[in-house]
Amino acid sequence: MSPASMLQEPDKGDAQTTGSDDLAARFARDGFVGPISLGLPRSLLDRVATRLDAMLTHHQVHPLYGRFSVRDWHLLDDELLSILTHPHIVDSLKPLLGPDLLLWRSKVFVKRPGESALGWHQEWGAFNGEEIGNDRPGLEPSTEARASIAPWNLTVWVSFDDIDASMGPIHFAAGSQVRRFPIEMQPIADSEFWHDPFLDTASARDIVERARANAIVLDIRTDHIFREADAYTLTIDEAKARLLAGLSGQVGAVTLDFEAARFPIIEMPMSAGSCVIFSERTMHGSGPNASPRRRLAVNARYTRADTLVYPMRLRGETIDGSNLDIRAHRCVLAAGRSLHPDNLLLPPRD
Ligand SMILES: O=C(O)CCC(=O)C(=O)O
Ligand SMILES: [Fe+2]
Repeated sequence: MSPASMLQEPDKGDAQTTGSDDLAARFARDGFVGPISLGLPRSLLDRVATRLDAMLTHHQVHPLYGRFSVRDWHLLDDELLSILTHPHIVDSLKPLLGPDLLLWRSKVFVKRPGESALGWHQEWGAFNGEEIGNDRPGLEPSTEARASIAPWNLTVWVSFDDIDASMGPIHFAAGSQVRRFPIEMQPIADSEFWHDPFLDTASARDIVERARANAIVLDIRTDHIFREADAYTLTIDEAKARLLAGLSGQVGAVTLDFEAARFPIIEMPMSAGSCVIFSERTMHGSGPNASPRRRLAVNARYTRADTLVYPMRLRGETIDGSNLDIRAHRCVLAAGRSLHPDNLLLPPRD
């Protein structure tokens, strides 16, 4: 942490007790607001967390995407959907993003004990997958949204565990949302997003199975690396070397010119069932998990309902910037009206 680091006192109030003018003013200044307590029963959080943990542990094939993926489990898990569209979240988003809202993406972020930091980064563009060298926009904002200085996409990050300062809480550089910092593509093992792929692989078999399931390096396809039938005869060191060699052409983003010490750095420990709302243009990341406990969170990306989600679909292209086949993807109308005729929506739940 930089000398400018400080710990933010969790909000004493929640979205209901915080005036929306105050929320909007803090958001405009800092680029984030939180933590906001959602007041959810622990039993609900634990049920969802248990299902997500099992999905992660068993590298479950995502029924919508045909392979392992940490994305969009809210489309299959109604309890997760109910959390990510909780009235406190939606009511807090409206003054920032407008009355018509689509939840279009979610992503599970687990930090197991010993897992490393996530480097400082911004998601500045249209979710093209530029951080792994792709350029396939996930969003096409309306002309009106583009002309406005207001954001057209925001992220809500919800904790499912009590996250203390030792567990790699999410952190923000307050006020950094006004400037886009350049990125440079480097070998993926040097990028902001790199995590030790061998942290919880105990054998060559683990490595081969996870690589074949595309469950060893987030968003990166590795199913081609161990095609040979004799892959299971490799030693663990041979399997590690083979995986790293197979990734040698893969690039990842490194943030340039960003000096954390020039900003107030806000670390955000929070209790399970709290969230932070932030503009992905605000520089953010998280420290390592130095505790023996799991740190589980899910983020939800919300956009204005006049945004076209996955514009590439209209050209018959279905692989998104994270290398996922999004033919079965749907948006969730979380508030107001659907304003773009080409968006595909999840039918309303009872
Ligand atoms: O969970 C984290 O550590 C970071 C999450 C993040 O980068 C995001 O939600 O965009
Ligand atoms: Fe991020």
